[in-house]
Amino acid sequence: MIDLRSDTVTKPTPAMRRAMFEAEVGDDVYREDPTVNRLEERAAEIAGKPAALFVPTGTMGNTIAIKLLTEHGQEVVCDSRAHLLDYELSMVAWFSGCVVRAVPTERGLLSAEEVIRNIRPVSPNSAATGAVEVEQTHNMGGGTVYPVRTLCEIYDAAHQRGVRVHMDGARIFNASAALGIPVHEIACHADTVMFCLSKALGAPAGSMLAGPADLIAKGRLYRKRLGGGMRQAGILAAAGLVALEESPAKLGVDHANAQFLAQGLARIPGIQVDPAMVDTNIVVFDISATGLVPADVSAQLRGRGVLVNAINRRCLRAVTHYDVDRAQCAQAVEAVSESIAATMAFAKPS
Ligand code: TLP
Repeated sequence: MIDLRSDTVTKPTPAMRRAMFEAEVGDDVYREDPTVNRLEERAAEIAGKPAALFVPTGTMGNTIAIKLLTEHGQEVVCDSRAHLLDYELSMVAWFSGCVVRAVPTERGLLSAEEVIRNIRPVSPNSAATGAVEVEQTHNMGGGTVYPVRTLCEIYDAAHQRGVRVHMDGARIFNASAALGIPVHEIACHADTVMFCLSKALGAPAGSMLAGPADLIAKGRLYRKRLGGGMRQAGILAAAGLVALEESPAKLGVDHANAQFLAQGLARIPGIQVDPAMVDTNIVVFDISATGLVPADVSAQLRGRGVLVNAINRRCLRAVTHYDVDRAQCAQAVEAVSESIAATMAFAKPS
């Protein structure tokens, strides 16, 4: 199978497995796991923040961050296709007691003007804005990358209005590779930043939440509340440390493969995707002009050995990562072309 459903499907590398086998461990709830402690220090350093917390998932990292930045009954401003809104089971409401003020955008990226327009004035009728959330890269926007200047403007605009910013940087290393700047130069435009070890970086599990020491100390208690006190988690942290040191340098290959994939898909009649808009490792392509249903095409492709997810009624999403190479991307383009032709022939009334 050529698995382009997500970069979450990456398997740990031999170096990660070795590090896991050899990891020194202790009980992390007592803060006695030396490998987790090392990972948290290293992640804080990379993000340019005073402290960091190892969490089992990106969802838990985002959930804790929003809880830290908001009070019950406030609003969170974010783009209307944010992962936080569409894929995290309303944790913003469930855990933090907030509602999302969703801003529709072209490619998932907010502007400072939009943020300003959506931060609500305190009045007898409106709930105060507790936080602004930005997603870097933006998943459903097609792996799009915020220019640093925009992040800086959003951060300043929010802070001038007494509102803090959380960055869902699940794929911040992809943004860093695409922009050619270190992660801390992106993360400095947010109060808290979450990034995943388990996506393009390839670790088997885990994400980091970085920010000010007092917030991270409080976040540690929320992590425990949510059931994220993982005890001898050094086994996982060891893989995370390898992921942080070895994987970022490989991301350019994934981006080049995504570009290759986008160019191939763009040549298939009925598929709409602009390769110039593919910034990183995610290719969202629109098949609505074929008249076909993405879920049907996804099922067809499975039969041809290619896994690609349908993400809505018009589009499919292909994500490149280190477990797919250029030749497999070429095969995937071929399979999509054949699948669309076959599904159209099948769908045609006789
Ligand atoms: N994204 C997954 C799915 O949930 C859609 C994927 O396959 O892309 N923020 C962003 C931007 C994400 O893309 C994801 C996962 C998360 C947060 C949540 O991370 P996990 O899965 O570790 O909870």
